[in-house]
Amino acid sequence: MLGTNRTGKAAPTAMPPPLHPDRRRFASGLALTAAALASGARPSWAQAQPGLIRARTLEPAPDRTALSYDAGGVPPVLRVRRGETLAVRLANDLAEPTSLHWHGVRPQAAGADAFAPRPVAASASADFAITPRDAGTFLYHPGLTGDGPRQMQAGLGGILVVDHPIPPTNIHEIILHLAETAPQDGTPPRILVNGRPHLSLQAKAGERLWLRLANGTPHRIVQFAAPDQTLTLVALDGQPCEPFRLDGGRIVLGPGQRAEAMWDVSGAPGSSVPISVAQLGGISLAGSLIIADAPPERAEALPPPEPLPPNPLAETLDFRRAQRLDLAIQSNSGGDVAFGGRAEVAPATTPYFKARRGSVVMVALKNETDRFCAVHWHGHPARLLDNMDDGWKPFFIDTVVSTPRSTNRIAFLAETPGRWLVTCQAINAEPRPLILWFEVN
Ligand SMILES: [Cu+2]
Repeated sequence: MLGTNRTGKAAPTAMPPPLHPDRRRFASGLALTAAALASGARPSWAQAQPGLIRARTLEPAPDRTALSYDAGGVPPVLRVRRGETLAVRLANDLAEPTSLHWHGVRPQAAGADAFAPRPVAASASADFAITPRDAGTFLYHPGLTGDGPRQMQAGLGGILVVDHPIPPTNIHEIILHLAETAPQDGTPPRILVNGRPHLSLQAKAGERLWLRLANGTPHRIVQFAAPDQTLTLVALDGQPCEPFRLDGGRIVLGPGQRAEAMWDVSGAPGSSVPISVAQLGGISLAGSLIIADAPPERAEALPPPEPLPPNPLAETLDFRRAQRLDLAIQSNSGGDVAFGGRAEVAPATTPYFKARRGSVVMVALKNETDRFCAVHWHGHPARLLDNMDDGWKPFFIDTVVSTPRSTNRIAFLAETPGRWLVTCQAINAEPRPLILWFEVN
């Protein structure tokens, strides 16, 4: 994420009070058809009826994207509790193959699907299952190889919410999947929020909203802003962080990044608060939050949000015996980007590096080009290191938005055996990430 300037090593310590999971309500207008998975008693995967998502081509219409996981164009929110198994049947109604990738999810083990997504032929369907280790906000979308990025650019994707085993209640959630149209007919592209080219939210004055925001584009940097509002970041890329207030109510996300913020609504009952969603160097969308013409939710402002309960992740990293390596993004004479010395889109046949399980890996990511690039790490949430010392930002990330001619250093614990993809996508370029991989064993 860009736009943060806090540093620190503090681990979240305070836990929110236990709450009862029976009175949660959701932002109206969000389709939850596939969330049947996550309601009531949760049977094991063997007994569960998989939820259904259906990849479709939508009828051309001015307010619709081209591809969607739902006939109405509003992608279903999938939902499961941490440690439980989500089962999904993907029905492919497209005229071409597609695949399914759980973006940002730290699985129990590296699956073959994560490395080479299983193709689902046109008119076929296939069952998928995942057991996430972390509570947080994630994405599901086609895989990152082949036609996947182009299908994502056309709007195919949705949000996966993984709840803490004891989810909070009585808090109004706003779940926003940001994508864009990719018209083939010469009409200009538009930003889509939950499949729609407009954004209108409703809340009461004094209410605290739980905003879950995901950048579902494969190749854009997107800024969400509610300038007059108090937003406190509580999670980034699917991992809770030390809460901090966001300047100008602003969240900037690279491709595939997710953020969670507590939004303390302020404003006069009956008024409208401006919201905007804008692409870096691209299109924007003006939206609003309508404040109900009703008495405020509470007389006094709430105290600042507490940290969310942490996921099972190492809070500290021992750098003394870390494996250190460089990873360069370069341009060749033709203007193409090379990543780790390779300019081909197909994944390499050999790993870029191997790491022993349990070791700490430090990567100096050197962007030697004039372009913004997003580098995404699979399966291993990382710390973004400070440039002056080995301190780190008070959050985990799985994506580095690398600015032109800069070096970012990250560190992570090589914890989960398997082969893991690292992708590099030039911002505002054709969505075709360059792909390396590393092996943990
Ligand atoms: Cu991914």
